[in-house]
Amino acid sequence: MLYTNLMNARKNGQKMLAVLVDPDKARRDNLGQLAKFANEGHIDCFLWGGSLVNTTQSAYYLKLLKAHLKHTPVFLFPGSTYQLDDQADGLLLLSLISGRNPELLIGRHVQVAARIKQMKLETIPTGYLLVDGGRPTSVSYMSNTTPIPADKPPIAAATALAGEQLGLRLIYLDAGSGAQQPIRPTIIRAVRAEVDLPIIVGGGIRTPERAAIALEAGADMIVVGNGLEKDPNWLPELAAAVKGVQPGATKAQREKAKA
Ligand code: 1GP
Repeated sequence: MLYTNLMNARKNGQKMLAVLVDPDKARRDNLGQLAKFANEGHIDCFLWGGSLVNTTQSAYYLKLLKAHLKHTPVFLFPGSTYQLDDQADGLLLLSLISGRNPELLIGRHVQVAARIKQMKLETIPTGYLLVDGGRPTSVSYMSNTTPIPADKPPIAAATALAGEQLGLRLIYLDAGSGAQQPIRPTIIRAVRAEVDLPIIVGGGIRTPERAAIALEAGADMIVVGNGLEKDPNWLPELAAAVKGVQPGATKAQREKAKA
């Protein structure tokens, strides 16, 4: 129950780490290593998907990952309706509320609504906000939407608030995979101040320091993809930084938690 875990973590001031796996880049050894870290308690959740997935092997690799995992859930983070798979534990049902592309606000949802119902996945209605991360990303291009400017926290906050008022249950602030700059703390703080929903932040987080900055600004869970694809070995360090962030924790306290 990812949503319950997120709410409990939020209530207790704990922070969570999600790892995004792009099925096009999945490899047997890489998944085995990530699963080992997850089984050791370093990963709270996997996200599975991408803006453009070309492989026909996604289901095979998802099955492989699931076979290795003892308790960590895998949630679909679909870039298209082709990426639904009932081997997953759940689905982030994304509504791209920072954009004005009706297909990604309601069109595709209608196409797959009946299939999702049959799949019986834990489905979390998610307000997905793209924020400019310094350069065009696959997701901004593929979604044909304009990200929220990085220096406009009030727009991000009002968008997230509208999502909350519409009944969405989770906010995902994304600078896009491989973003030059992660989401600025000013944006995260503004959204945190406006909504009570759990907040996920991702895109361009490639160091434990960047993770800690996003979490201290108010993210409840961070997502790391690209930064672990080539080398997952820094994951324990990343996980320690995530667990070391408590509301108001000083840098010294974080260092102590890491040691
Ligand atoms: C992208 O938030 C995710 O949707 C992760 O981004 O690959 O840059 O870590 P990265």
